[in-house]
Amino acid sequence: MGKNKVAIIMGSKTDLKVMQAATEALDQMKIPYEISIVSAHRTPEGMVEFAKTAHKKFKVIIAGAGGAAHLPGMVASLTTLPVIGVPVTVGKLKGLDALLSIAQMPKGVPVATMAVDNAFNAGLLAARIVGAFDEKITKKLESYRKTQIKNVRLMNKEIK
Ligand code: RP5
Repeated sequence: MGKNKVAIIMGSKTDLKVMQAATEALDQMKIPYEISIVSAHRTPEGMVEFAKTAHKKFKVIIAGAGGAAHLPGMVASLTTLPVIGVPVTVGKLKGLDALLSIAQMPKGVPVATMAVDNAFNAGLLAARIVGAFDEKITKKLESYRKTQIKNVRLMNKEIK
C-alpha cells in the first residue's frame, strides 16, 4: 500500500473542509495518503523541510491553498514530485486569486492546477498518476469512469 502514498497538504485548517474531498477520491481508489497543514507563509522553514524530503515518502503531492496561495508553487520549486494545486475559496475574491496564483507558474516549475475548490479531482488526478504504474488502480479508475457513463445514461432516462 505504502508505495503509492500521496501527500495532501494545505495552508490552514480552514482549508480542510475543501481538501477533505481529495481524501474521498483517494479512499475510493484505495490509495494511502497523509494529510497535514504546511503553510508557505506562516511556517516557511517547515514547508522547505517538507518539500525537500517528500520524495522519500510520497509519489504525488496535492497542495491546497487560498488567497495568495504560494504553497503549491513553492513546494513544486523544491521537489521533482508531481504537484497538484487546489485553489481554495477564501475572502472577497472567492478563489479567483488562488486560482490565478497557482496556475500562473513560470516555465520550468509545473503545477497541475485544479478548478476552484475541486479537491476531489486532485485526488482522482493523483490516482491517475500512480495508476499509470499500477494495474490495480487503473482498474478502479476504469470502473469509476464506467459508473459515470451509467449515471449520465440514467439522467437521460429520467428527463425523457
Ligand atoms: C492561506 O490562507 C490558507 O491556505 C488559507 O486558505 C488562507 C486563510 O488561512 P486562515 O487565516 O483561515 O488560517 O494561507
